[in-house]
Amino acid sequence: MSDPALDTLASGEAAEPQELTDGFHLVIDALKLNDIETIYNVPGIPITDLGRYMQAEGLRVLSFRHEQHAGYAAAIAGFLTQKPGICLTVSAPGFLNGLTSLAHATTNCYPMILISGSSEREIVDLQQGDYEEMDQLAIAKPLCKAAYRILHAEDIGIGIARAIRAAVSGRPGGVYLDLPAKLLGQVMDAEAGRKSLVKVIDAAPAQIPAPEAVKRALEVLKGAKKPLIILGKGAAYAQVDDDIRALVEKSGIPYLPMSMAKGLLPDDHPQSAGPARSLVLKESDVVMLIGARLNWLLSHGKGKQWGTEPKKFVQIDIDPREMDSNVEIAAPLVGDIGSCVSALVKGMGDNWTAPPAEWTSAVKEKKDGNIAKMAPRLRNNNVPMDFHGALGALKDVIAENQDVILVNEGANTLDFARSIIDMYKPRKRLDVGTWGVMGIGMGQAVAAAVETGCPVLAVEGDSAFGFSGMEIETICRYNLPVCVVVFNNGGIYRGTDVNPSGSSDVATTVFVKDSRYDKMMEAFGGVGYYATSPDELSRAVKEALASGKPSLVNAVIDEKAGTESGRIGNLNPQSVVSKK
Ligand code: ADP
Ligand code: TPW
Ligand code: MG
Repeated sequence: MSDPALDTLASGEAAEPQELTDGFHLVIDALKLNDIETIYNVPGIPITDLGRYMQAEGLRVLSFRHEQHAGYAAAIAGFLTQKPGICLTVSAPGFLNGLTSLAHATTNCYPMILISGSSEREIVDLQQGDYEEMDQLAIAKPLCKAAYRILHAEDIGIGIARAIRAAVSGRPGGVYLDLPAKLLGQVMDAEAGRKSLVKVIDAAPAQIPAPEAVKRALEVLKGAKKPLIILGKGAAYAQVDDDIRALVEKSGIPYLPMSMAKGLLPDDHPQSAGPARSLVLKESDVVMLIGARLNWLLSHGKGKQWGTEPKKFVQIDIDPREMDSNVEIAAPLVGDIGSCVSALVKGMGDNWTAPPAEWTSAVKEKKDGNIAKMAPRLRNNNVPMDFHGALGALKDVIAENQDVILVNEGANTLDFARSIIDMYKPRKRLDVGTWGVMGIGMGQAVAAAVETGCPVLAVEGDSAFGFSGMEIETICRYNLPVCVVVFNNGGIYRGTDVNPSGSSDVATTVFVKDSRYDKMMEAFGGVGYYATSPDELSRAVKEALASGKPSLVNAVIDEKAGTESGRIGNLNPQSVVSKK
């Protein structure tokens, strides 16, 4: 057999230099081919050069101080864009630091890919003690939707295509992609490499609901005397805002937004039942869930919160297994929210009857009463501030700056902000999600600013802020328009607990008194503010948002103002031995 290259040499002609590529560049080309633009990472062996080459090839690579926050950034980027957010980490410890956010993405149905470098397979599998040795693939598997490892450069195209499709199709979630160090250095012919890449076509295909399922859902809705729609963050994720608005308005049904679905329709919409939440959960007879699960956040669809009125549920979800997860679903509507909602609107026709006025006016009466009751509390100018005074000020700031993205975590700081601050546009409220996890703050703030270009206001409990506080350096480094407000009540829930033993250690929930978080921001070149009254807080936040500069407002909150676990204290187990 003749070798053409040797033949050429033998004939005396100069050989065409073969164009080569390698694993590093194939990974980059595969991501770019699939419209991935931003990578959230922490560098180190074996992916330092991958980050450098990515930057050189035009990807935006944002480095964090800890992988968990790069991961939370990637996860929320997925929620905001419907493209998988990419988090890139080193092996074992970096991978493990990123894993919390991968599990969080999976739990919250956000599309994300955690790409981690890993050590030599041969050494890891024989457990011979490689640098950062760990069987990462096995560890990731139970915490994500899918986990893949690529061993050969020619499989990079397929591997990345599989990861993208797994992350965004059906119910979105986290995907782990394991890239052994050796893979990145593998060399192959550049043309063969180009041909091996895969552009994912229709990554999240529409899933059309069955016509009989649509009919069944409409029948159940028609029979309702006291119907309610609950919008969840799946509805926000779906980006079919006009269809959802059309359904709500055409049906005339009161709706309740879950936390991250706030703003899908503006919170001041006449059909919003947010301020009458207790009443509508108790009294409704038919409840239609759109992209919301009947998990703990909705008391599993049963019990005291849901009252004694028998309920029928209609549920729209892309995952068929979500149906009957907690209670019987009378009309399951399986499909993507866009297709399901538009099929319902079409099926309602032109003669849809609005719910009985008795119901809608009862909801309105309750709502107006609750709003009126709350109003004076939100206008108090107490020093030190309580949660209502401080959040009343921020409520007005958001009303005047409706494009601002609100990031929110803490206990009291979260629960009060969720109900007090109205949102006016879709996907403007980002928070702790399904787990109620502390630590999402600065990662989400970075990604929200980067992915949308909008200003970000992060309203943070002082404990919550501490989980990701070092990332304010990241915010300053990339000069992002993020204003962080730390609700400084000197502790977790409150700052007043006392160590029951009488020792000089403070109580478990208490921090250093009068901490100056504003000075942390100044340390990195951002702007620090110190606010002791709602008026000062309002002025500081308005100035910070107008300036677009990284800034942090230390908002001094009365250390006695909060309650244990915010509004979910009932979930704490009780001891039979009384507290001292
Ligand atoms: P919330 O916490 O706001 O109540 P959940 O996270 O519990 O919301 O529920 C979101 C639901 O939305 C999940 O069950 C998920 O399967 C579903 N979902 C996400 N995207 C879509 C989509 N495009 N179409 C249909 N369902 C979706
Ligand atoms: C990863 C448990 C829930 S809320 C909270 C903790 C530690 C902090 C509350 O204090 P904060 O808010 O932020 O000062 P405030 O306004 O009430 O004073 N670890 C993780 N997630 C959770 N949820 C916890 C611990 C927790
Ligand atoms: Mg606190």
